[in-house]
Amino acid sequence: MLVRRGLAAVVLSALALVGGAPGGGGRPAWAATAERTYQVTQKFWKATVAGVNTLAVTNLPSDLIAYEGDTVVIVVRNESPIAEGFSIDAYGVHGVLASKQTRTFRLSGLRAGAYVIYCQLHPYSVHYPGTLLVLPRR
Ligand SMILES: [Cu+2]
Repeated sequence: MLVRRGLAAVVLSALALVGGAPGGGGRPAWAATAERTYQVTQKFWKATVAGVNTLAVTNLPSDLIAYEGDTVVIVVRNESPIAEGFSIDAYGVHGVLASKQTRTFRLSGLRAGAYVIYCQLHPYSVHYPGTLLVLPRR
């Protein structure tokens, strides 16, 4: 009986360690998910690629960071004089923005990993890709 009580105390202690924050909720503070909003601008400039005059475009900021489980809200503004794409394949995002258009993309339940953010309308040589980096919780 004494052994059983001791074992129960050990299990309860272990649960307290992983279960976390004083005051409850069952999740430690570091595991609290958050919603992060990024304002992304699709900037353009004149460029020469392989001897051809063209426009180059990049998203600023090009790299976004979040933690797994988070929600990110990405507000994208296209300042390019032509339509631009905004894609993140792993989250089913394949948006097209007309020139001067702003669109909002909401991704929830993020999974740890690095995901390419790119324009599906133009080649990488003139529309530089970025990354959505989702950090693991531990
Ligand atoms: Cu583009």
